Amino acid sequence: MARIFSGIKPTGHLTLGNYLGAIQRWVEVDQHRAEALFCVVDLHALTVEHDPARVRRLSRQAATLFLAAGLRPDLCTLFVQSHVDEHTRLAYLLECTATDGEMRRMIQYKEKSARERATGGSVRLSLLTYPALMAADILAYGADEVPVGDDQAQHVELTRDLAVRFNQRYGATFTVPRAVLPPVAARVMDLQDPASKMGKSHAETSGIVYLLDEADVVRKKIMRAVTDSGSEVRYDREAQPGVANLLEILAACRGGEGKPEELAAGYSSYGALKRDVADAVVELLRPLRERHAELCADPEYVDEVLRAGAERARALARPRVDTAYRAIGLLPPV
Ligand code: AQP
Repeated sequence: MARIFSGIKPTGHLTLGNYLGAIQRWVEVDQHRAEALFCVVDLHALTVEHDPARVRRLSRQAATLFLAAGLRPDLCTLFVQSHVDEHTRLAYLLECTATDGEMRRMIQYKEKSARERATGGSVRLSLLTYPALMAADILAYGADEVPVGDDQAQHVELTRDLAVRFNQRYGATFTVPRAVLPPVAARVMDLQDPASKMGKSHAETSGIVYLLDEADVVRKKIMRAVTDSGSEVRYDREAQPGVANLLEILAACRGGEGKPEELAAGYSSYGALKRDVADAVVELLRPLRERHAELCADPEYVDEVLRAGAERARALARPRVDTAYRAIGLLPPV
């Protein structure tokens, strides 16, 4: 059976991009066919300026949303990264395996460090070393598959390189994982700026649909989405990125039933397309929002899921991380 690891960092309220690019597939496919671990990767949220109370709140909210979306603790392991020390223990060994140049080449590092500098902030060292921690998240569990949106594919490539290098230098220790991208909506774009990805930590929020937005807010954001200067509905990511984004969202909400280019043929105006996208997104999120409210009323249940998940994750990760410690030359504790 395949082993899967995937996570989301609590840097903002979860978005439609997080759902269509990751969570939907975890729920509908991954937890049923593989030994799957899903994680709120809270340590990654510390790589940029943050408010401690907000990170705590968002971590809990993300875990609750995972459950609300349909992750089942009897089928998968759901936990919080900082509850399992093996992640940081292994990350250090991987920092000792990676090079400075490899880390600096990461597109996300370039983009996020530029953003921090542009707003007068300083760039944390952990933003640079983030991919080593992400590699540790994956390699600690011997995961062979990592479901991600395409913005994370480069980090999974680096994880593969580090696993291969470590195995060659210190002996076979890690499984070499591969990224698995969703068939549609691998990159949901911002509704107001279809050249940028819909990202949960972006300051301008009018183009971002959050999973917990009220139905009328969702509708408003979608009806105001930037389209293109023409009026014809075609699926053309280059020439009509706004319309293409809406068609991809529609296809993904309908479970991949009908490709974006086929759906385009059914519309003669942007308004009709937007209305259908709004209806589809509102219907998709309705049960999730309802279940989220129920779970918020039962915090002990969420606590218990996270406690049991961390215990299972620890038991899975510890032997492999201990092996890596011995293999790289560290003396076993006496
Ligand atoms: N817009 C998106 N379209 C498709 N997939 C997406 N993902 C994120 N945004 C989109 C996927 O969601 C998972 C969680 O990602 P993450 O939280 O670890 O980091 P991220 O990719 O950097 O997500 P965000 O929302 O953009 O956060 P910020 O704004 O903090 O950087 C991943 O599988 C990701 O591919």
